[in-house]
Amino acid sequence: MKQPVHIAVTGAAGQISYSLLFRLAAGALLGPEQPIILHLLEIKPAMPALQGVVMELQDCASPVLHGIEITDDPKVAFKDADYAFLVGARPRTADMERKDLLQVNAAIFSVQGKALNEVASRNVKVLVIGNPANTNALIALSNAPDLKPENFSCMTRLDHNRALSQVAEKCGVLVTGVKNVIIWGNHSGTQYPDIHHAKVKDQDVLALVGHDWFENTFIPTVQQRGATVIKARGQSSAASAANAAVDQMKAWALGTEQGKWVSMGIYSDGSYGIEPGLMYSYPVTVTDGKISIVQGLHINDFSHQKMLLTETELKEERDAIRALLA
Ligand code: NAX
Repeated sequence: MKQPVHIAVTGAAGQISYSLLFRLAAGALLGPEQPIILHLLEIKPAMPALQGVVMELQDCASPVLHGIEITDDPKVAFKDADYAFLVGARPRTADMERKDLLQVNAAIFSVQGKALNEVASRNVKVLVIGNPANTNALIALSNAPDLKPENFSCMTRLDHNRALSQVAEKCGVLVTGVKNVIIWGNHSGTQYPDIHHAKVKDQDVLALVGHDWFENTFIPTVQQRGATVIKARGQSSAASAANAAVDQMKAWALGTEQGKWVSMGIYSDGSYGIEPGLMYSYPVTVTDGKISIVQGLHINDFSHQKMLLTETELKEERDAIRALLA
């Protein structure tokens, strides 16, 4: 029997976690042979609801779930964590400006970064999902000087999956027949979903779908998909976000498929002219837990402008919370 791995999930009583935790308990991350212990973090007022979620997890009688701990203390939640899903965040309320949202979340993620620094496994993989995800991840890693920036990523896999699915539908193929779409930049409306390098069964996607569809339908559809879901459902994407969180962490833990890449928000090393030290979504491959940016892609003027636009937004977000970067 393998030793259990410790998986921390924050915002554990929220709607994304209500899908994510049950996927984890079903062995969706590391398979049915790998036992897990869940460490669930919530704020005090959400503890009663979290108790209910724990009861439901117990009622799944999952063979992989070897323990559940619940707490409102990040240092307890992240103790020895091998994987951490940082889902919990304060949503924007009507009276809040974007700057206020950045500040209030920055405070949460600086505390959590410090706790990860102190008590998590040195090989912890921290995936930030709570918005603004890229900047929250930057704050967390800046407050964790004993961990490496490579211990952190932020989630753009939902955007990536949305892009794959849009292309598959347009081309009349299964999603498995589409590869190498890219999400560049921020998980926000400025993200740049790019199909210049994407293939459908070895054919160039752009040649199949045409530039007009790419620019005027595909890009806005992917950028605004979250808002469209809210409009239809009355609540933000939850099951698809949980699915993407599992996809992204799984690719990080177990590697990407040969010849395919995925999008992940990672600490920029300056690739493609992006300012080093921003959390920016790139096309990546993963081998043995090491994330590598796909290099050498030709970037035309159209793409370059869009990549700069989303970089500018990330710089502005960083500048708004600079005081909290340790
Ligand atoms: P919910 O509001 O349903 O749940 C959030 C939970 O976090 C709540 O239970 C709350 O009590 C908890 N929480 C708040 N502060 C906390 C803290 N300091 N420590 C621990 N828990 C805390 O939101 P949900 O729909 O689950 O979404 C969670 C986050 O994911 C939001 O910020 C949302 O914007 C973001 N998303 C990110 C996506 C991405 O692709 N990166 C897509 C989906 C989603 O919009």
